[in-house]
Amino acid sequence: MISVAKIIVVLLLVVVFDHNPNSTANRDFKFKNIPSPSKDDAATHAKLTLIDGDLDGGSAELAALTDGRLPRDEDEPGSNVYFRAGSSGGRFRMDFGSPIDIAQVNSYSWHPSSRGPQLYKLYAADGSDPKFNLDPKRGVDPASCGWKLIALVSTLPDTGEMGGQYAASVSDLGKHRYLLFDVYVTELYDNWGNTFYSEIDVISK
Ligand SMILES: [Ca+2]
Ligand SMILES: [Ca+2]
Repeated sequence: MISVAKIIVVLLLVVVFDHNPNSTANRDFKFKNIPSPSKDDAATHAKLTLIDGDLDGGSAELAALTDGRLPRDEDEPGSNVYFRAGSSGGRFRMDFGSPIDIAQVNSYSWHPSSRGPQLYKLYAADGSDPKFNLDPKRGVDPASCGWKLIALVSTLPDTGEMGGQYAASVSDLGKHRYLLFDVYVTELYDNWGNTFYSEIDVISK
């Protein structure tokens, strides 16, 4: 007789977010519950790759997400990474080269209106799954090809102004080599709903 032991893994992932309204947001990126962006974290030397979607012509290169530099003003396209106007977003991957124990993923954004809030699904992988697909395009569920859904990050306000500076923090992800950011537009009323991402930090244990 072979007995099968079922192991139930309970994940207690906490997503916190913080908002500095337009009236108080400034270049310091200081938040109540989340540390300010870092110049030296596990993402600093990670390899970033666009998987699907196009960056806007006015956007910075993907590398601006991890360069430790921040916009000085609330509407500074060239210091932020954002998907093409009128598109529904896209996907990019972060590769650390080998698995690391991830304590936090902290994402930061800033814009005076609907390009301020963040909306993305975060997936992680160690690459060991035989079905692993390094580049799942939109239409392919990453969870079906070796990726694990970690969190849905939404800092969209229920009411009130959408603009301002946002920070979101996902904690205790476990050991992973890759992260996949599946990034969505925040609204469809006009073409200007793709978030201005200023920085993404990955804090390892
Ligand atoms: Ca950083
Ligand atoms: Ca940056």
